[in-house]
Amino acid sequence: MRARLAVHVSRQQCELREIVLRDKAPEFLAASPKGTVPVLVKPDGAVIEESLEVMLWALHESDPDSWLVPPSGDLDAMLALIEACDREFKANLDAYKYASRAAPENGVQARNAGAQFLVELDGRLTVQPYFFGERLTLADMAIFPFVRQFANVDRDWFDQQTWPHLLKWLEDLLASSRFADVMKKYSKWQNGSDIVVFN
Ligand SMILES: N[C@@H](CCC(=O)N[C@@H](CS)C(=O)NCC(=O)O)C(=O)O
Repeated sequence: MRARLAVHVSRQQCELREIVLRDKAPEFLAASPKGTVPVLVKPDGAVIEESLEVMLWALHESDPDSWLVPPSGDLDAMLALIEACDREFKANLDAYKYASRAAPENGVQARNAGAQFLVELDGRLTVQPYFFGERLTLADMAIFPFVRQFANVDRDWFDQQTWPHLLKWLEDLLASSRFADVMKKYSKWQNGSDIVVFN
């Protein structure tokens, strides 16, 4: 989702091939044997197989909303926050999410550990509406999908926590037209499918 958000804002047109994870197209695995989405194949054939790298590629191509240039702080500071999300918070999110399906009580420790990062994010938002100032940046959009997933595990619990600024931030992003655009559903791609143009 975050890769799509950045490609969307950058107005890069690309062919979209929807991959079904339980039935991955052989062409997808040939392009990227590690088998995780997203994967972006550039016009020269080079392959990008990490979502953050896709975001950075798209924004380096074109960054009309200045997502790479935050009103406060800089790109390195944004990348540091994103790394904290991608490493520690994401691990806690996965442990919380998957424990909660089989045995909800086992997820509590992971939920509490993940919540520490969310408290930190809420703290940033006490002085500004977005993580790096007055407007959306790469950091907000790279982290947003994971906060959304965390919230969706147990929305009642999430809404009861004392992170009012984070709740507002999440609601605003969920209500945005860009989010609606990238959440559009596509049918599974297979060799011979019609070309679907994204953007
Ligand atoms: N660090 C990678 C993680 C990508 C990832 O794990 N994607 C999941 C889906 S959200 C996936 O493709 N899993 C492979 C599978 O379930 O077979 C990135 O951000 O691009």
